[in-house]
Amino acid sequence: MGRLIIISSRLPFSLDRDGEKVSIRQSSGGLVSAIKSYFENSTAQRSELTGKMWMGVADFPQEDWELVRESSAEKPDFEVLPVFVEKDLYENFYNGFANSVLWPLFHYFSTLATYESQYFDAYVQVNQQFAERIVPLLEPGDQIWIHDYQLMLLPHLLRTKKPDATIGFFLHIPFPSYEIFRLMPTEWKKMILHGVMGADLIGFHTYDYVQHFLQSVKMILGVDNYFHNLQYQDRLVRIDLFPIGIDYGKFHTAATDPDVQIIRDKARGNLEDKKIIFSVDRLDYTKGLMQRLSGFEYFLERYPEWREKVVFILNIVPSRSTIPAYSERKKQIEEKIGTINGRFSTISWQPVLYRYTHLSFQELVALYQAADVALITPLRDGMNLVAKEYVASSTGKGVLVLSELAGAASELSEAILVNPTDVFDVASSITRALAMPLYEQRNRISLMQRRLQEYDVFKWVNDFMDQLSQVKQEQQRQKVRVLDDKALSVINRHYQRAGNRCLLLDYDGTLVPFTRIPSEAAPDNTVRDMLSRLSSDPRNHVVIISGRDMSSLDRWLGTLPVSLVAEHGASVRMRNGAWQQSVHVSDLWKDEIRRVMQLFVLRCAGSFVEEKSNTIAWHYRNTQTGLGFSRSRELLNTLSQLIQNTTLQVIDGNKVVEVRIAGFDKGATALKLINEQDPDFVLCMGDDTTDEDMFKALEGEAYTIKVNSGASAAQYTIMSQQRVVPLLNVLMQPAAPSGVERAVTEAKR
Ligand code: GDG
Repeated sequence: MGRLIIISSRLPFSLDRDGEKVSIRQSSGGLVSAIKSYFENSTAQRSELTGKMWMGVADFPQEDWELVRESSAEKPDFEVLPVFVEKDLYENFYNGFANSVLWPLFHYFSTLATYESQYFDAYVQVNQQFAERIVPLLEPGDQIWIHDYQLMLLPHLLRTKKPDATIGFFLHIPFPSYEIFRLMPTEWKKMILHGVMGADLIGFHTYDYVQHFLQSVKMILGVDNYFHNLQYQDRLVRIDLFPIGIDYGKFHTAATDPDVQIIRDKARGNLEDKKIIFSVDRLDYTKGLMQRLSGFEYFLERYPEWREKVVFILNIVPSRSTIPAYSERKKQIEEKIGTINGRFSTISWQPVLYRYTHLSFQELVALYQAADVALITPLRDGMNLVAKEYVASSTGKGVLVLSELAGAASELSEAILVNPTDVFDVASSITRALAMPLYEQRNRISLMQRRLQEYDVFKWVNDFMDQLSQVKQEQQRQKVRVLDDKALSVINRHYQRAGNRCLLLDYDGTLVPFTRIPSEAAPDNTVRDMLSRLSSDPRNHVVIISGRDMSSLDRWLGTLPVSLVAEHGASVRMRNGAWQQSVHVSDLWKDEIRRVMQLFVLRCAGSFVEEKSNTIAWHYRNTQTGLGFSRSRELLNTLSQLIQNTTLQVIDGNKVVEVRIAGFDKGATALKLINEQDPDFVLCMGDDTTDEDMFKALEGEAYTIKVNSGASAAQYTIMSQQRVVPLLNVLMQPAAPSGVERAVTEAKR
């Protein structure tokens, strides 16, 4: 195992310069707090790590960095790799593409996104600069963990230079639904998804974000998932959820810190018997500050009995003030605060205590503890660590009112969840919180605390790193070997020795090439000849296992002494026997599916519907390339929704989208045949998604060969369909003697 290399757009610290003296100042923020805690806690770190490095853009001049390096000032105990980006370029990258395109769009503020091409160009360039800087320094065994929306192109850029690198990516903000993501210019969104898919493991905070991402990958890149796994460009990529945790211990124990207690008691003392509502956020439109204030205003209006009995401490932290969408908000918020205070204040009471500043850690925790209610109501938030920190800091009392649109809501279900745009909901939730009995507060807080303690930031990092290693191991297992002469002669020798063989052969794409019209795919003489020789050997049981309907198979191969499996196992004809249909179910389901597929035939010239007894398929192999593909994504999507809660199954095949009754797959059928026959040699060949079922089911029982490149569960691969018949012919030839056999023969002479 090697080093852990964290890459984020920013470094976790800034430099303050005073004349010739430069000192390090830690930055705050979700990601920084999380990883820094991990780096500082040596017991939580994985023992196999040989080093730690953090790479990010430096927001200080290079000469300041040189000064720090030479000085005796306290430095971080991890290697730091600053990237120095030219000012204008950084501006277009950070304030431009990252924060004026991706940030608003991913938080569902699509109208605030400004699609300027110079922003995207800068985004590409800065991602490239990161790649150029780190690639020469990479060593085998390094684990690279890239963070967040500013660096979505980087995984792919690294992958092209270092195909075997271990790369994780984590998105800290929401991944929006496909309908939002698709609003981005076509080339950009493709590059972004393609960029992220360069990673081995891609993490999100919630199940919804995972689903949204998978959906976009399916619709835009045309790659379907199998649970949380995807095969992308011959590589396994895993997409999973890892809800970020906090350094629970640090917040929880801060309660006993005398400095914290002094600040807390002072805050409480100043406000006498008033209840304290508290919130702290960066100044950002996603945080819902205006709506929160409206909710609070409505609360004072609707519940006058609470006037003079509550104070709302609203702390706003300066952020991204050079972007117009941010600076305008500040003015609006301050006006709103003025209106509320003007409207409700009395000589001795002011409802909103507003501060526009960054708090020290002690102040922050003291306010968390002093607050009777934390009012955290973002309009969208990837997770929201403030909510978690508030809960962790509590000594038993306190109520969390949390937006249902924050990622944290899926874990903190004992909070009072609100719709942040609904002022009635916000106002009534505040009264509910203020009136909540102490035992109920304790109950709710302790349930949430237990959860936060169990999955803290250390667990989060280790969980991600464990999964990353697992994906790498899985990729290793998956690597399909090209069937070379040596492997072929091993199979050949086994074949020749065996007395009871089973050969399972897929039809389309394996025995015969694809044709424009499925009904034209009759076997030619070479195929027939080979099959006839293969099946005439009494030791051989040849099975043609296909998704085709029985009549086609019967017409083309019915006279040969082979077994035929139609529609993935729905109908079977054992050699020299009669067709047996496994099920007789009503065909009514086909009407619905047919209607949808026919609509797609109209929308996509050249496509057509093929009906079989138990399946119905929409083929798009004869359509205009891009169009057919993109329609197939839409059809897949529509059908997947349509068949929910039915016993049907949609399959994304090779230029075909097929719906069939679940329960018939080539894997189960092949296994059944093998169990009945109990052969001492099994060979299985196929090219399609449906053949993967066979490869998986027969693992360890058969020689499995995939036709054409692409990741597969098969043991071997051959690069073209044209090699299938020659290969089967070679198999039938007497085996070339092995080295030992040759030696024995020589000795006998
Ligand atoms: C992104 C996602 C996701 C805030 N004000 C002060 C202060 N903070 C600290 C908090 C907390 C962090 O900053 C803010 O974390 P959030 O989660 O609320 O938001 P983002 O920084 O925007 O983070 C977010 C996060 O990534 C992690 O994945 O949760 O959804 O947007 O730790 O304590 N700290 C101090 N003074 C302040 O005034 N000391």
